[in-house]
Amino acid sequence: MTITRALSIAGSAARGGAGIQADIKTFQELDVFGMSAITAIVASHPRTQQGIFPQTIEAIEAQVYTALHDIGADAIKTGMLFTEEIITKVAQWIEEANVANIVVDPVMIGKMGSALLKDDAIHAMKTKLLPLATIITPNMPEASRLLEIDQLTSVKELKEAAQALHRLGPKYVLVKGGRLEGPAIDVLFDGEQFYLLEAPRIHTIHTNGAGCTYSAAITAELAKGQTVPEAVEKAKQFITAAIRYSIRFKRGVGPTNHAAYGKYNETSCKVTMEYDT
Ligand code: PXL
Repeated sequence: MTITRALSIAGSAARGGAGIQADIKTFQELDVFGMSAITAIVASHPRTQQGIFPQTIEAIEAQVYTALHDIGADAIKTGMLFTEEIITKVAQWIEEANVANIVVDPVMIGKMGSALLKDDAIHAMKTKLLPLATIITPNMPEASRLLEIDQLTSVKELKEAAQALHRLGPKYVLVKGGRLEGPAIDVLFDGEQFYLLEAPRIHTIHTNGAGCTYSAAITAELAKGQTVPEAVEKAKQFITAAIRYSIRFKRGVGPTNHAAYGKYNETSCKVTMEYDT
């Protein structure tokens, strides 16, 4: 029996719904063996002054090499990388690793407001990491920040942003339209062809970790050998169910429900994907 394997290089989210925790739960739900290299620990609480605890390059390197050399990976996903130095090293390790599927989620700001990427790290993200990606998965603020343009306000602008981001070198660009009004529309672009993915809008504030979960589901499907459009379509169904059944805990923005896709055969989470010109 062969087991499909995926490595997430990302931050640890102590609340359990985002970052590495979201990735590993999502990998498991989709039948993929999950591994982790933790770049930073995120745990914001008034009890401590600090809310973000970056790990040393040595510690991150040890995790990446242990996972890749002892286990191996069919896909690698990056999430919170935090500093220019971490991005530069991660790009180097990814190049050396020669893994077919690389998913880069250009994480910048958490739902709880934490700054998960330093301002001076954006340039390294654009020039060193994005060109290595099979797919990048920015949300609207991340796309406009990467392109240094105003906030996106329409599907037309999402498509233009996807084209501009594609010029930075990734094979596919997924710009997520979660912040638009109306149905939840995302734009996938491969350099020639646009795909529009549409799901019903679910009105909830409890979407902590939604971006992590979506890109982790894409990673899992790519690891299993799906094409990028197939992987994105299934991942969109996964995240739609996870948001539809999102969870509310004592404080703050609750997490998406990583188990929902497997648990509920939910027709109200149906996704359509069509070509667009
Ligand atoms: O959802 C973005 C995100 C990514 N990575 C880590 C996080 C968060 C948001 O909370 O904590 C580690």
